[in-house]
Amino acid sequence: MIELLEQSTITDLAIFGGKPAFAEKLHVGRPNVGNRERLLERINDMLDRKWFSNNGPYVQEFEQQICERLGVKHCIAMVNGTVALEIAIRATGLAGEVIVPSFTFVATAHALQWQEITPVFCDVDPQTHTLNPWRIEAMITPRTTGIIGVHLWGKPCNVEAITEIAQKHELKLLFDASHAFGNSYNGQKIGNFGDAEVFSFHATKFLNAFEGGAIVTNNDELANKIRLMKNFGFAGYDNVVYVGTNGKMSEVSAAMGLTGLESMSTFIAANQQNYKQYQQELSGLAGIKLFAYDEAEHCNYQYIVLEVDETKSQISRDRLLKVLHAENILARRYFYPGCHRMEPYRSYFPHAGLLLPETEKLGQRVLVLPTGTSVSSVDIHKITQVIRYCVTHGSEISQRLRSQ
Ligand code: T4K
Repeated sequence: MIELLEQSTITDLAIFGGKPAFAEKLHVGRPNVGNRERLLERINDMLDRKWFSNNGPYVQEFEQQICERLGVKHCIAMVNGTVALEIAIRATGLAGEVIVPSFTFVATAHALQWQEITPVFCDVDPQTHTLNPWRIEAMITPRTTGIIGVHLWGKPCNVEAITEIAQKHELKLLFDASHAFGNSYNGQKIGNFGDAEVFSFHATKFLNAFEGGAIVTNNDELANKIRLMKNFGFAGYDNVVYVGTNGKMSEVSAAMGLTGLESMSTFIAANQQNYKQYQQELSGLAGIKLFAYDEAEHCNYQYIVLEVDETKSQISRDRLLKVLHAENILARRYFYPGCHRMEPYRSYFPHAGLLLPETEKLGQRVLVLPTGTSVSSVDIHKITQVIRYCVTHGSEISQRLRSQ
């Protein structure tokens, strides 16, 4: 159908019986792999060394490199981003209620709820998709102990305004920076804000450690506490000083993380090039808006985020998604439907959506497309052609899907 696009009829679309644009499924979140030989060399060394976990040399090197790259005092590598969030929450003493966006991966809210802390969902800014600072103060109650901002898609929160509110109300401030490794806010690297910031190095992140995460902070005391908590509270042999958990990153993960760091600029260049191509090829398409990053800042461009406005595109996000999936383009509806519509939050706060109009709107509109080093410019061209076709034939496709 792709080659025939100009002359195509909608029955050439795979959803109506045509041949899919891609013979194999094209996923969002394909992992970037750096220099394979270098990785295998590191793994071989690790096997010879017989040191696989518990603050091994690769973990120490990974932490040190992150500190240097971000200009931050402490990095504590973790088994994954979720446990890193849980530990950061516990170490900063959050309790009662904490203000968070609902428009985020559910791990942000779960990391609180897991510790019986109530996530209080605050609406986001429709432009940045991050916490709307002007909505935060209305959510503060006597039980509020902190705020967790999420640098969604790597776009930094309005750090200045949120920090001011946190200081004014004497609240702790954390940032879930799972998407924002390497990015900057007003020229300063993410990792230097709030009491601490948390990264994810999950396989789907542009820099991955298979599974992994980290907490970074400039607070010595907090860093010390976090180091103890991620290792069962051990402060040396036979001496436990806190209740702790097992949050340690393994050596094999750190080997992958270190190898990825060496290729980080290549990963970012590929993401940026992909972003530019999507931007160019989707420009002027009614009802299709590509999420904008700030070119003046460091940015990893790891998410290609579209907002589909059905009133202009004549096709809803969900119908477009169906068509794309049939073409083997496995776009995703991140972060649908919003944490407040997931359990247990949906049962706890059935009317939360009334206070979250922008979150609700984004939940209906956002579509994330494939990018990363495994997506070629030919792939992107095909994807944008399918989207262009769907939008220009939106009413016809919608009508036919409705009657199916
Ligand atoms: N906070 C935020 C804001 C986050 O986005 C996340 C994680 C966290 C906290 C927690 O960090 P971690 O504890 O995960 O370190 C995926 C990831 O599992 C999750 O890490 C990520 N956010 C989230 C945005 O995406 P799912 O439920 O979409 O995963 P799944 O299995 O559907 O995979 C996503 C896509 O990636 C698929 O198209 C397949 C592809 N994929 C996945 C893996 C694991 C691959 O191609 N290869 C792979 O190895 O959550």
